[in-house]
Amino acid sequence: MNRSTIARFARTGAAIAIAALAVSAVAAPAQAHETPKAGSTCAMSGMTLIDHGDVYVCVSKTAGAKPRWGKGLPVSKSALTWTDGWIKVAKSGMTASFGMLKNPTNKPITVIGASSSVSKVLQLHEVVDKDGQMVMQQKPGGFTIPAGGMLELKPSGNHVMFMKITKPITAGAMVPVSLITSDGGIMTAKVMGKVYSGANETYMPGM
Ligand SMILES: [Cu+2]
Repeated sequence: MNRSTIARFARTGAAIAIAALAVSAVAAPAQAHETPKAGSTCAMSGMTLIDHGDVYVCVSKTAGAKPRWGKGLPVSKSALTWTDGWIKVAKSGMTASFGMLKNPTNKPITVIGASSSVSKVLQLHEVVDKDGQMVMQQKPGGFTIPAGGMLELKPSGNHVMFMKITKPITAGAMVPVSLITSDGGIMTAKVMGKVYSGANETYMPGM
């Protein structure tokens, strides 16, 4: 191998390594153009990205607070599972996904963010009673699944909110969603498009 062949080989090798990492890490969170600084403001709570093997989640710590980037968490594979996952069919705008999260470990797991290739921003929502009206809002601190326990995501309860889908979700479509945990764990599941007439709670942004 002459020098230029080696250089070309090295470049190709590096490209393959990066591609492999991107696939194994997660398809969903966007690749960063620059590393976000922990504590710096971000556009919208629920944004996520992966940069240099670290995952970042943009979140509002308190109701109405400016969303800020959390610190970079080294990406690992989460032991969490998501079974019977489904997503409400939608042509555009917002929609939500549901199912059963199970934690097979002996420590609690907290989900702090989510991402998907079909929506730039996903949020972790709860539904609360506000003066007699059921409204949804971001769940402070995210979803905690107890050690060896489960958490059901269901209409009128906790759910993963797709804030603005980039393409229609049709019945039977398998939509990839990744959940990000407080220790950098990532779990990717596919949720199935399903026609559903409920889960029409009003959204209260900034709550
Ligand atoms: Cu919601």
